[in-house]
Amino acid sequence: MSFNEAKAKYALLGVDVERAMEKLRSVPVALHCWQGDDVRGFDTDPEKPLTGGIQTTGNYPGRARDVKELMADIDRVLALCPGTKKINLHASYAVFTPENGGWVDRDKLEPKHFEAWADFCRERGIGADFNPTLFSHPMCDPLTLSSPNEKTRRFWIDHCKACIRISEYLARETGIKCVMNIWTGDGLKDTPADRFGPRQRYKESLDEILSMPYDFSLVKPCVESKVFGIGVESYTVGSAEFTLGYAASNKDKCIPLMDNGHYHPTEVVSDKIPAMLVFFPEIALHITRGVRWDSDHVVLFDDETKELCKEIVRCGGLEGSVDIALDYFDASVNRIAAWTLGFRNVQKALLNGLLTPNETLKKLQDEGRFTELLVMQDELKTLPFGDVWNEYCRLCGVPADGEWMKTVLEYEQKVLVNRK
Ligand code: RNT
Ligand code: ZN
Repeated sequence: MSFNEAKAKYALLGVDVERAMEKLRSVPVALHCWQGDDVRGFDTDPEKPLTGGIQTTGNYPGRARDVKELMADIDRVLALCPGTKKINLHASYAVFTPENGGWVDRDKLEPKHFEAWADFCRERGIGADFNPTLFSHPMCDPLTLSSPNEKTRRFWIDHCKACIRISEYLARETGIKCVMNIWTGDGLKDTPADRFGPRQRYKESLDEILSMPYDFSLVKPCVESKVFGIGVESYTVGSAEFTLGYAASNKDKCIPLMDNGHYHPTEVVSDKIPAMLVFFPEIALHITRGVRWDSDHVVLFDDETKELCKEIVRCGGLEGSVDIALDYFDASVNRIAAWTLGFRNVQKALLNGLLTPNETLKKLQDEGRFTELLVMQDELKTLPFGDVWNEYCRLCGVPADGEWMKTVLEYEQKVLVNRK
């Protein structure tokens, strides 16, 4: 009843609600595996500190301690989230078993170490994205791909090459392209004496990694920039200009990735998307929420998330030119809830973008009717969006708002509290 009324209200504005929901259901959004275990992974000592400028804070009970727990937790999240999903993996989540020969270091990783994940994705009919893990490892000196130390650089170049092979394997196994994001925390705490050298070396490393053969329609290597990180406050090698420049001069080999926690606080990725799409046929996103700094808080249904998703919709990004992934990690609240809330909010914001009468608004802008544009954009905010959202959840077979948290609390009581 309330859905039909909502639908009629949107129809008056020329918005086809059914078509919007259908479109959204087909768009893949990558769920990051690392929210489940505070970015620790399985390949190094779980008590080691995170390095590379990233940090989780909090010790809420229930962190996944092995692949079985992590997969079980991801399944809980998938069951609560509408839409098409992918799983975003990091190399540090390799699964070592006696059958596949046990532990190897990151430069020796092979597709077989991700067979369990490939099976996981195939069984659920979803794709996988991938990331080399260039942090929290003894071979960070502390630099990786930009290190002046040849041995260090070799190790990490070999790691990234291994990751391309794994990404191609995942793409072939799932039948869905794999976005492989290269991010390093390389940088300096204090004023550098040489800003140029590390960037030259980073470029040379990337050139060597991307010179290996791979099918660019299956593997989409990305380069992610960052303005600063904890412990690398004064200088990051992979700055915005560096990664953008690299991606622009290697369009046949890689694409740029923007993480909305990685810019100066008044810069917004919503505005960057249409700028980038003028020049790049494909871009990738990490959606997060920075609070004052790149704090990786849980994504909310807030103004910037809405604006960012509106731009994805308006720029045709849902037709495959924008690869959408989540990237945040909060250890201070129930991790299943954090994952679910953020994923649902990205879906919500995309639905909100699809339910915006973008053609009408564009016409007002182009005709210079700015007063009407201002009024209409603001009044759209009180349309009965929630009724459409709950109908979308129903269509996707997942709980509506207000209904999913109780299942998370049940799982917490039954499973998570027992993880000590
Ligand atoms: C860090 C980057 C990077 C990581 C993940 C774990 O600031 O955003 O993308 O968060 O690779
Ligand atoms: Zn990121």
